[in-house]
Amino acid sequence: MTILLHQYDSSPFSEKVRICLGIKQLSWAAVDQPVIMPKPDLLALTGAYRRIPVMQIGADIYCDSVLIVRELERRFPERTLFPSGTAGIDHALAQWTDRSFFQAAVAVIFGGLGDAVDPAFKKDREQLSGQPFDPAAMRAAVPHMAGQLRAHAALISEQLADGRAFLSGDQPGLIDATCYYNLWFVRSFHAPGAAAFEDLPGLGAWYDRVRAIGHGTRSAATREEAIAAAHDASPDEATVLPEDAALAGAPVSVSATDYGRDPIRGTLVGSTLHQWSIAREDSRAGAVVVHVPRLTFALAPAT
Ligand SMILES: N[C@@H](CCC(=O)N[C@@H](CS)C(=O)NCC(=O)O)C(=O)O
Repeated sequence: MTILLHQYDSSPFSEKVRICLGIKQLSWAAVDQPVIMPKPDLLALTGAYRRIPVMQIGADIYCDSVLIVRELERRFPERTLFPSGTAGIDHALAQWTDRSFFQAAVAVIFGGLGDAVDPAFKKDREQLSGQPFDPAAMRAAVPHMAGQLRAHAALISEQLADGRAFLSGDQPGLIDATCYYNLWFVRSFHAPGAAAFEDLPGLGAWYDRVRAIGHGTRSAATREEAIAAAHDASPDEATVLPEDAALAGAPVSVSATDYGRDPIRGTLVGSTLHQWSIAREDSRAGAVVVHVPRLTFALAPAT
């Protein structure tokens, strides 16, 4: 079954996944979604989750890059994302890159853009985050945040100090994709803050090596084709852990705990130590199972 990645090209979390698809040399199809709401064709699949990226394989829908890369490794173990055999700690690295490192990148980019930010985008991101999008405050924070960005990037440079090609040695892995995408984000916006890390030893050559990995074999699918693919498939069997047995088959809602918290409602049909799987029915997509990571998501019995 084709790997469908609901994404848009400027999305940094999608770039993390695209590089992982490149490391694994997989074939996949990009399903481009809008950058701002409304996203009716994405929500037909996820129920409520609006963020990008989302991976779809048939009628199984995987939310959040953290879970997407885990599922890629489970389904396609060849050309591992964990060349040092340190999967746990490599996964944990996302709790740094996707939060404080990402926030520094965002602040440098949008603080640099200032009033040039499209008002519709601004309003959408205010709704997403529940925070005011204040260009003046963001501009004022740029010097501090550029310093933060440099300090984050310096950790990558430090790891490369012994001349290794990739962060865990000779072979690229998830940690390269995870550390790469924030720098890619800043560079692709030509943010003035990119100067914050350009001179750090080893960083530029490593960046070029990660970029050269590419994205695997990419094709494109329409949003309608993606919904039809879900409709025509059946979700994989899932099982619930004994510790979650009380909620097995019960109506629940799951939502992200950071931003974009719209609850996904359905029935708990699967759980592991790392994810929850929620079955739901959609008038267009049919029966789907939506998978979310446990870290940064909350599950509650439906009220
Ligand atoms: N923790 C999520 C974060 C995803 C995220 O924030 N994605 C951004 C785009 S890169 C987003 O969805 N922005 C709002 C939108 O596109 O509607 C992940 O790793 O996938």
